[in-house]
Amino acid sequence: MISPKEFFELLKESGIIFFAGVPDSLLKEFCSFVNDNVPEGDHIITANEGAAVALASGYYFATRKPALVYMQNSGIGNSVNPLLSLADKEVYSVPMLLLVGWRGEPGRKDEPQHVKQGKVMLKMFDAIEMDYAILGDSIDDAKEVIAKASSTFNEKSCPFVIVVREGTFSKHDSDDKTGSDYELSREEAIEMILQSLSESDVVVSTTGKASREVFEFRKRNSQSHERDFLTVGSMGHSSQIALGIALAKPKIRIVNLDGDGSLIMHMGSMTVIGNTSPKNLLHVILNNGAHESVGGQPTAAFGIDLPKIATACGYKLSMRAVNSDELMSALDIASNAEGPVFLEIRVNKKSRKDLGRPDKSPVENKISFMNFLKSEAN
Ligand SMILES: Cc1ncc(C[n+]2csc(CCOP(=O)(O)OP(=O)(O)O)c2C)c(N)n1
Repeated sequence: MISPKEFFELLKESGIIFFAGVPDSLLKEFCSFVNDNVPEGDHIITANEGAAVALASGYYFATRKPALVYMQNSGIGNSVNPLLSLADKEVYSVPMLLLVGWRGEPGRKDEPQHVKQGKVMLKMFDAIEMDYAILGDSIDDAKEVIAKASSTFNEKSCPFVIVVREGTFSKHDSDDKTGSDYELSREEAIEMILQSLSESDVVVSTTGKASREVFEFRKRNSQSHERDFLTVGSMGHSSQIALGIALAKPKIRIVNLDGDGSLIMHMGSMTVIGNTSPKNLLHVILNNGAHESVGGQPTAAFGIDLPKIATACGYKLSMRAVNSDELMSALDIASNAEGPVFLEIRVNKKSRKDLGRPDKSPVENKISFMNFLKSEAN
């Protein structure tokens, strides 16, 4: 295993002192080392992975130094446009180092959405002509790979990818101080919401632990899963899945359980919800101020006024609840209000260690969900 500190020191020696990206569970130890040790202005957690590539480019234009961009391989899709049309050596030719967590590496057990991404990842790099190397698990491997990356920057002035396998980095004991003391956890808020829904309400939940908590709630309460769409991948897009259903099924209420990191990742979608104005959509943000599902790294969401943004985007009603009493009354108001309704719930970062995973495949989830929608009057 490689210690995050030693890896960081090697990066520094090669001239990399600026970091940007979206956190990944597999890079968790490295990301939290960076979070704890890099001055705030030199480490930016970006809205999405493409934004990190653009930010690293701006940093290079201003300093002539390459930056490091970290991401899970799920985020490659978000970054392809700026990689090909900005940083590529045939366009602006920007040196930067990408550190990419290899979820779904062939031969390792992982979730379906990661298995697909993991299988095609190296072929994607080949297709977009991206130089890459797979990091071994010793510090000598790290030295070799970083040396290869540096010579690529210096000779070709273009991005270089270091692929990181599961279990490469050793543990970093974080002095994370970003916790909040809001009364409810995400799971408790989800329970209260699901308990308040009517039999015909449909749920679309976001990527990460929120969907797993929805699944577990149904299981614990011996309820069927047919009216829940669990968005296992596609981070940041659950609100548009919900919108697609809401527009096509105007007589059913659609409840989107979104996360703050996910909302911020593709925040432009809020303008489209406001503009299309579905009366039957409730957009709930479980705001823990963090990417909790992948290690708890902070988002910008505690520092911005989400309900005000929703109102400005054209939502008919925007609310915030910070405890169980406020959540009860907000859910009551929302159930009688014309949508689109926006509800931010401030929650703490606690989550269960023993949280399970859906035992239905994505296709099984889709089929039962579609059958439920078909059988509902519209
Ligand atoms: C495009 C993309 N980038 C990164 C990830 C890894 N990832 C999975 S869940 C998650 C955090 C989601 O944060 P948030 O929406 O705030 O929900 P929370 O986990 O805090 O409940 C991240 C970064 C991903 N799945 N897809």
